[in-house]
Amino acid sequence: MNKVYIALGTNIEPRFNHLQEALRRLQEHKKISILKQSSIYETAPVGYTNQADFLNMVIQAETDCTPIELLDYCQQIEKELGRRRTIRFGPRTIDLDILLYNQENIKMERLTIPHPRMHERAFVLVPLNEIAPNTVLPLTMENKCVVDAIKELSGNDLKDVEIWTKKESVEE
Ligand code: GSY
Repeated sequence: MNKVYIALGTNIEPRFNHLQEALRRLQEHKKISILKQSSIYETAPVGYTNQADFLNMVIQAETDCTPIELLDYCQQIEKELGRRRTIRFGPRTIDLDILLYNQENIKMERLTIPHPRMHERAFVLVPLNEIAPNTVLPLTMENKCVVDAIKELSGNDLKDVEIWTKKESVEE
């Protein structure tokens, strides 16, 4: 069995439902079991900032899928939930990024693991730290553990990542 971490993000309503549906689809795959999931965080957009706030979370899962099978399945979920790749870094119904696959460093045309920007993204490291603080980010990330990588983020980055709780008015 392989241990993987996947980051989920959405900034098109109904955001909570998109997360729930993506989790349900991951869980229904015969070769994927979700072991842990972080809280849901509301986060200010990074990169292309003229867009709505995101809901982000990270899961730990066990899988018999190869990295490419897992990528294909994540992309299938993105497509089925209506993601259109229009503006690069722009709004999205759901984004599933494979962060880590065991301790492997993988570089293929379609896939780089560890995710190349994960160490600089508070919206990834904060939820990851909640479920796996001592996980080591492999070679390409200088073998730092998550809790140490977080210390290198600025207070400004961290203040834009807050635990989100579902309000009764959010439709399901
Ligand atoms: O690949 C992640 C998509 N994304 C996000 C995101 O998920 N959360 C926040 N806060 N900003 C983002 N910018 C991009 S691109």
